[in-house]
Amino acid sequence: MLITMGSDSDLPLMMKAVDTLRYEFGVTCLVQINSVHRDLRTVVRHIDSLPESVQVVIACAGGAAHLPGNIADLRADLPVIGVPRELGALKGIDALLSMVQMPEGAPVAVMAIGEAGAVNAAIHAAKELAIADPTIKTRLLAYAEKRKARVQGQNQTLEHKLSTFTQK
Ligand code: C2R
Repeated sequence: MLITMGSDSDLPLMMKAVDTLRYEFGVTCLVQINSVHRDLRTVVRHIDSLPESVQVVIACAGGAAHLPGNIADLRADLPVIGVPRELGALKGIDALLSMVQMPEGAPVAVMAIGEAGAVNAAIHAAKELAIADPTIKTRLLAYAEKRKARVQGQNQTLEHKLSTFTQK
């Protein structure tokens, strides 16, 4: 798994993806900064020479977010998941549209803007790996059970919460 981003200022957001992969699914990641706007030649070098173990790429960027699309073009053999960062005057809408409006032939699977997108990118990547890895599949099912338990817990405390509302 490669997790890459346009700047180290994206790192706090992308740590949500790194931690979800590491702690929920037991997947370790190569983490790299790559910017097509600032250093295109290094991006080409990095992406052309990824280790064989990298099967999925998650790429985050803010603003005019061309990084994921460029990687999708450079690596026809790897799925690329894009995470738009909320940033600046357009608050991530610019990054979202730059990623999602790819021309036919170089797809980027684009997640939501921000933290939900970073976590969902990790889950989506784990699902891709789970096609060939039964251990990750088991961990995905356990993760889903935890989410269900949360709703069940909320229903159990709902009666009490409702009674505090009606007392007011
Ligand atoms: P700085 O905080 O370094 O000024 O970066 C980065 O992903 C970051 O969100 C501001 C924002 O610029 C983004 N950036 C891109 C690209 N390179 C950097 N969108 C790219 O190549 O697409």
